[in-house]
Amino acid sequence: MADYEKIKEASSKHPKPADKTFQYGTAGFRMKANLLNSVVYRVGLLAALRSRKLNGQTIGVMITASHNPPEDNGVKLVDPMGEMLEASWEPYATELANAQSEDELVKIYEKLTEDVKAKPGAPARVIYARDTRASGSTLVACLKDALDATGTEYTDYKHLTTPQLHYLVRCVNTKGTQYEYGEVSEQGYYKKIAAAFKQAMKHKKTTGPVTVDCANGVGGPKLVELKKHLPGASEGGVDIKVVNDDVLKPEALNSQCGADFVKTQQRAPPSSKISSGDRCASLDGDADRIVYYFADKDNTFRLLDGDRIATLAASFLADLGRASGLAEQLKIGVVQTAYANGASTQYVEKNLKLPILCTNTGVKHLHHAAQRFDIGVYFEANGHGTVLFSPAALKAIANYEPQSPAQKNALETLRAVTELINQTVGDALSDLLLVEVILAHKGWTCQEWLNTYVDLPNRLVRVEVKDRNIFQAVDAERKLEKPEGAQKDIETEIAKYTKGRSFARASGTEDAVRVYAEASTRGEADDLAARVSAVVRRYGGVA
Ligand code: NG1
Ligand code: ZN
Repeated sequence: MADYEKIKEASSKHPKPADKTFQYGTAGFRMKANLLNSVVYRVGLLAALRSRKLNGQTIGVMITASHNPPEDNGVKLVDPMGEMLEASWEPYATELANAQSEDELVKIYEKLTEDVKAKPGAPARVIYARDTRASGSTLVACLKDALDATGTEYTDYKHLTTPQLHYLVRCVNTKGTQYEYGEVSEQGYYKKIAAAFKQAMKHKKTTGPVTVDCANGVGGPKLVELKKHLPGASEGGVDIKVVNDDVLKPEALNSQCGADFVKTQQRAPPSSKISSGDRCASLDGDADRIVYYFADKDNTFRLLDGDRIATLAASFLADLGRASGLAEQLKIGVVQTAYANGASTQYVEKNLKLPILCTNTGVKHLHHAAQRFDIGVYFEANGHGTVLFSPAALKAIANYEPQSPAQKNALETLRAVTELINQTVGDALSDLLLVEVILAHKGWTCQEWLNTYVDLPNRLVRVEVKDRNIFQAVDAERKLEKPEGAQKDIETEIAKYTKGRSFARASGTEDAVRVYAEASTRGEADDLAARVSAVVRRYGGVA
């Protein structure tokens, strides 16, 4: 039961920095770690309230700043099925975080408790974990203070990847039900995906090793642990070479390595000596993103990003659907954002003949849209994504009686893949194994994967303006509704280019407007991006 005096007292140990305003955004709260004590304390209060509201279902709290620099940290909440916090609760987090005094904080908390109709006597349960940042332990202490003050039962899972915590939350809440998701432990996570991987790789072989850059983050030690459960290359598995897994040097985190570096710099981490043909992948700091890459025969760097993983997964699942005789029951769809390369969109529609939905940026939007399909494949171009199977699809896959040995084979692989893929959130470790399974089944090298379509040259530019909030986007952020006239001017520029496509939107995570442009040649894409950026500056004023 919440004791408001206790909450007030504990809160006074974690005062809010007076001049700061916080906002729970797409990635929860994220900023310099030394500003986060009060925020994490208050997120702890909210986690307790959310659990009480849901009659003691377990809520997750993850302390991480993903691909941000080592001095940053962040915190986000995980809902009972392992999904991101319900959007309608985000403003509550923001409101609590911005309360100026202890009195105001408690007043807001009391009012929220009434508004959401949480039973004050209901149990509250929370599990939490953190990435490898040095600031993590201080922030965990703030969180614990909130959980103690609110009489919450909790378990500290220490260091985990973000998707591992999402997995555990779902496991706890489904335990003993017909929807049981897995054993409630870190080992349970490895066992589940390793068993699924083994099954999916039956009679298949990968060609050559895959080198995985772990951004010197929590994904490193976790991948090393996962490897212990996987068959090696000689036993029909895959040879995984782990690099950049130094978590003892805090300053090395996400520095010159990791998925974000590779995607934004369009090059391999300088520390990786990659030779022509080597298959490589990079995770981000909390292992919920992955991108692949390789050097082609001319030693040119080639990126296989989230769009590529989505198209690869969609094509594989469509093949399995057909081969197992379940194509009719399994309607596959792909969900992208406006940042997906136009060539990938065209490939899905024209070649794979699958439907596409485009949503706003931010994985929660993609996740929800993906639930509209029997099998919903969603990835952001930056490498965050997964595949969701609807309850009806899972039932069909579980119950179908194969009519031939070929159908039986495909069905077994399909079943394994449903277990391999993390259903809660994009998971770099699970996605890594999924890509390896698919490449083994197709017998493809990275070059063959790349050959499926040719990306349109593109450019992403960050434009700083006086107030990014005047830029209001509509139509899945592909058009600007405000400021008036801006969209028309952008379209005038687009019309000058072959296969030109461009849009501008206010970033949700940085104080800037992002401009994306693609066109038929590198020069044209750069040009178009520059011209649209000029439009944005003209309307937004130089910062
Ligand atoms: P913003 O800053 O809203 O563009 C960025 C990424 C998103 C997503 C979020 C959350 C791009 C263009 N945008 O959002 O894809 O990952 O951060 O981390 O990469
Ligand atoms: Zn991340």
